[in-house]
Amino acid sequence: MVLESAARGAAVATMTPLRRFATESEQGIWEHLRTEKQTNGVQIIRLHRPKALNALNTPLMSELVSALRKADGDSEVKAIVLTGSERAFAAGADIKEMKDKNYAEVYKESFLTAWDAVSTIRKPIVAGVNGFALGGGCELAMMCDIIIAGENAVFGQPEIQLGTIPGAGGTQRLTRAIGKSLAMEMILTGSRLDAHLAEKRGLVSRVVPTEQTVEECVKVAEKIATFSHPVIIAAKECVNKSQQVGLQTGLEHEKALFWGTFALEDRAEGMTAFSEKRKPVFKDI
Ligand code: CO8
Repeated sequence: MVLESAARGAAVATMTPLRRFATESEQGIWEHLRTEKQTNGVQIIRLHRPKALNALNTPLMSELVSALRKADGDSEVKAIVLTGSERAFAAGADIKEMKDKNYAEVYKESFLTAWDAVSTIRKPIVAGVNGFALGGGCELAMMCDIIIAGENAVFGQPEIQLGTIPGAGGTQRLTRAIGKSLAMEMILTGSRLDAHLAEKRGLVSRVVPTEQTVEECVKVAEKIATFSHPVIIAAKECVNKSQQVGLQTGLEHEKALFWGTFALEDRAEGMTAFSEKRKPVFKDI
């Protein structure tokens, strides 16, 4: 079952030229990713395991964490776009990899805990979700900071159908994003959310024609990249705090980082440029 929004709008699909994704695997780095570092401060990372609908097995996740950390440590990158294919963002954790594991194994090896690294990336990650974002795929999208959905996107936590429950934040982040009742319905029945209802319920920022999802994400990331790098990081950190701590602690954290921006040359430049009616020139310091 797909839960659909009654307020579905008719969007016109406009074909845009496909970007060329550099294959770092050509240099022997990635097997399950395609990446492109743009000159505008945007790093694009595309999950690339097409035969398995980008099912998130350990090698793919290990590459993804490495690619994200690499981008996070690259001073020329200010924002990251994470996407999949038009058919699937990711159809979940790799069921075939998991099916024969027992409790002792998953507990001892702290199975899939490496995924948590995605939410420790300090630079903003814009997720471009087309097609299936199921189970761990939905959870991966929710670890990102902004989600833009193609019209064909479907979100779901179908773990109940496999005799398990979400394990990478689904019960927590989905509930915060769309509210308890709908999250509970999805998690207890395995029903999916279409893109328009996902937008209506606040899981995604907006829905765009499927062919334009990556372009739209790049536009957002490009815009972010024009601002001061330390300020971008502080803003992301504060918004994420709102999901982790109580209001008073979050407000105190925000105030401390807000005051902290007054130690930055970029804060002085931003306000001076406004007063002088010119564009600010940020130096990331
Ligand atoms: N794992 C492994 N392989 C997969 C997965 C998956 N999650 N999803 C799809 N595939 C494979 C299929 O097995 C198939 O391979 P093959 O051709 O070798 O048989 C190929 O991808 C294409 O899939 P389908 O033929 O099934 O394509 P359809 O278009 O018919 O169906 C679906 C697409 C509906 C997406 C279907 O593939 C499906 O239901 N997939 C499974 C979705 C699912 O249940 N996801 C949740 C997985 S559990 C999970 O994510 C738990 C996360 C816990 C994280 C904890 C972190 C700490």
